[in-house]
Amino acid sequence: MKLRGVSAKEVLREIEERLISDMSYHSGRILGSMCTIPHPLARKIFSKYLEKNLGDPGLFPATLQLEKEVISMMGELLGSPNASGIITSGGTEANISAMRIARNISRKKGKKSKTIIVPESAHASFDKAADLLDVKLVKARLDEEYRVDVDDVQEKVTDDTFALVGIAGTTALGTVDPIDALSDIAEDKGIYLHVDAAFGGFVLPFLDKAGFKVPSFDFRNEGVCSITVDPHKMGMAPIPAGGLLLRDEKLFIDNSFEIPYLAGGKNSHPIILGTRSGAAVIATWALLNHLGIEGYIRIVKRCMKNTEILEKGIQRVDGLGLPVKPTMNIIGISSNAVDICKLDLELRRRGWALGKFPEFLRIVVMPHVKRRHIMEFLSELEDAVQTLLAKRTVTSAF
Ligand code: 0PR
Repeated sequence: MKLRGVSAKEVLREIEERLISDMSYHSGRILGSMCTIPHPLARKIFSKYLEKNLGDPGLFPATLQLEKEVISMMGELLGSPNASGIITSGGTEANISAMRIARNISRKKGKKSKTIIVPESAHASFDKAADLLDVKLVKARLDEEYRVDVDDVQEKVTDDTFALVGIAGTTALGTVDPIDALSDIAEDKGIYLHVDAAFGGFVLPFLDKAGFKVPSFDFRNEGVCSITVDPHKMGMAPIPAGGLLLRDEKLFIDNSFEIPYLAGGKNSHPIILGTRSGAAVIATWALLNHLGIEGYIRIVKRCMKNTEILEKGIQRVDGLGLPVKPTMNIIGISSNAVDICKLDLELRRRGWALGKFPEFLRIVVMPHVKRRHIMEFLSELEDAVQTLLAKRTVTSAF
């Protein structure tokens, strides 16, 4: 660190220069991210209220009230306007916090259960939760549609199981697990059911309202105890804005840590973070009110239209296919002709950043991915496959 600071102008100049190699969403080349450019209104509001700290909510009761309204609006979208909840740092914190609550409930009942059953497609945050909580994660098989195999879940449930997890919009392919069937199992066995709709929570309700066929995944399934839903993904909010909704407020109250000495007065923290961003909450409130249901429907429909164009384009490239038909704006690319790892490298060499899974590549058709980017990508994709096929022919000729 320098003894004497440099001028703000100089720092700004250096930062611009230093950040030049970062990728930008504006380029349209970030195809594998669940984040996007925050809505302009959210940016403005976020920077205006940076100092608001909901770790000490007594100092910011009005911001806390906006958070309550955000939770209520998201609860309404997810089938329970009376749900309680909190804005977290992201889906990871929401999932870990839900698993902690589930474990505590089971402990309170005097049980020593130590197992969570998740689908094989579960996000890494559940591995983190199991590690932090010192519990076991059992992974249930997927069916051919990449949804969790309910029979396998049923078989894996034992006395040691304290939580089940279903996913509404998987990280890899955006598929939706049969939450209704998981809910039946959870109710039948008295086990906590958490739904990870970190991505799908801001897509599925709007697809449903727009007339798409959407499986039931939210609180309308009686066994669902909590849902993760992240404004900083398809909600267009600035990072950090994840969300955890709980059907029963008591679960929150019983699992909070009391902080008695706060400047704003005694309060309780139900999640990992202490100091947390009030600006992200205010920005989310602004977006929900500004965009309204119609605004989000428009955004989601546009993403779905672009997904469809991409889907058709991929299918037209010889040697490429889709692992499964997209449920939402996430699409996989598989191949029987070229090595998927090599295809990923070739696309990266050309400046495209996709997600890479063992059997396929992943594109998340976020709002920053425009039609012109898709057309450009499709033509490069075809070219990349040709390049790899040509290399293979040359290699085998020797
Ligand atoms: N649940 C699901 C279903 C997710 O897909 C993710 C993140 C999480 C929970 C955790 O959310 P946070 O990252 O907010 O804690 N899914 C993305 C992924 O792993 C995160 C991401 C975002 C990755 C942007 C890359 C990227 O550029 O793919």
